[in-house]
Amino acid sequence: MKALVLIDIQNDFLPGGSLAVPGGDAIIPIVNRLQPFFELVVATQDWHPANHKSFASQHNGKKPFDIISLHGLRQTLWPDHCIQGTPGAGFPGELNLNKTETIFRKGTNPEIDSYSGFYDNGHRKSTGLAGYLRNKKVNEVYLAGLAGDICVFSTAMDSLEEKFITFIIEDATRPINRQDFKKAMQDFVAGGGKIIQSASLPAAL
Ligand code: VGL
Ligand code: ZN
Repeated sequence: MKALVLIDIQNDFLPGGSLAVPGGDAIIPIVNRLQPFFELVVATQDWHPANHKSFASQHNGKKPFDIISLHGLRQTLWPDHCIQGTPGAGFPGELNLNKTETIFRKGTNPEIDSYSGFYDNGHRKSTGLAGYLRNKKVNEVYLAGLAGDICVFSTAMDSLEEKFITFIIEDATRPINRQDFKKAMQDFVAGGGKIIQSASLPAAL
């Protein structure tokens, strides 16, 4: 069984948002077109309290994209984004979510960031996604969404670790940093992941 997992396709990550991913809106029609080919579609939603420690605004003298150590973990500081209940944390109206059965929220603990849809960055707490997918007899995970070099990548690596056959649909993601994304995709492929294009999907499924 194959599942499409939509990562953080939220207003703050789209052009005009507070942590906009260049060209992020271009993935929406692709993701909408792909959904009918999957038996299961789930989504993740970055969902931070306003005092989340990944925000530069929570640290005196720090600015977005500075790097600090947060409880022993390397932490990039971000502009405030995806604050619970705000329009920026919402999904864009153009995104079709009718087929999305469940939404897994992450980043809710103010003390720890959570890039992956499976675990927080310290791998301490599960979102329940792995168990949910296994319970649905999923063995193949197809990933799309934002940002390619951060949350899509982290989700992909955890997915491999959870022993799912894992695909990143390359044209259905966009990175914040292109160089980081290139390196991330090398790590993903080295770990056994597969990169595919959306055009090849309907025939493959
Ligand atoms: C993300 C940075 C901070 C993402 C979330 O969804 O890629 N990036 N929070
Ligand atoms: Zn975040």
